[in-house]
Amino acid sequence: MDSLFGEEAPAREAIAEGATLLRGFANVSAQRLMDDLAKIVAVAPFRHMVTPGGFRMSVAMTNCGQAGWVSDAKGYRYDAGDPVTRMAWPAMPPSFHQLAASAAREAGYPGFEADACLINRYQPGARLTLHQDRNERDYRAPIVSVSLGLPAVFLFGGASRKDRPRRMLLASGDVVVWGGATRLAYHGIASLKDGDHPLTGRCRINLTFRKAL
Ligand code: MD3
Ligand code: FE
Repeated sequence: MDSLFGEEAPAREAIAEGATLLRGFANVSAQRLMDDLAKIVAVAPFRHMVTPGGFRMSVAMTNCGQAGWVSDAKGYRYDAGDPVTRMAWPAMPPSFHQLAASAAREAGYPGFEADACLINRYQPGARLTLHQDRNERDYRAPIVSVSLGLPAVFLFGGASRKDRPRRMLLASGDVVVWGGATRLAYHGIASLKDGDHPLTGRCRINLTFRKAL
């Protein structure tokens, strides 16, 4: 027996008030997620969005679900349509939706129904500077994040941008559920180190599931 809780117990790690790390939780579904991602990207390709300040983001992004996160000269927001194709974002595949719901339930958020999934692609050197996720309507719902492919150093700050961030390594299959007191914490991703991963090749993919509407 691995532990008092037996072989079935998931590795559930409290990392802060309201935030739970589920190490390897997505490993069993990772190949299915990648296959479904390929279909999304065929319709809504990865693109480098521009910040309201005029900077091209090093992370390439796309979305699926009822709404997608977009950034341009006018600001950050959720939009029902893809500004590149002028079509609705692709529907969220059941594999995505179900993984998000089961991770949220595991972390103490039963009934989580994501309506938006932001998909981030990091190639070597790409990074995400410290920010808060504040474009969603209801901060009571958690955000579920899924890491696939190359590992990344996650920067986990506090309620103020000045709080010195903790550094945590996120590996392929790791899922983190961010709710409660951490929902508005500053966070980011350090510059991605080069490497090659059997699932994704030379990149890291991150899925963030949100209740945006
Ligand atoms: C903590 N993505 O898309 S996921 C983002 O790895 C984003 O691509 C990062 O930050 C990535 O907005 C980090 C982990 C994450 C996501 C949302 C959070 C951590 C969070 C919201 C609140 C607090
Ligand atoms: Fe974020």
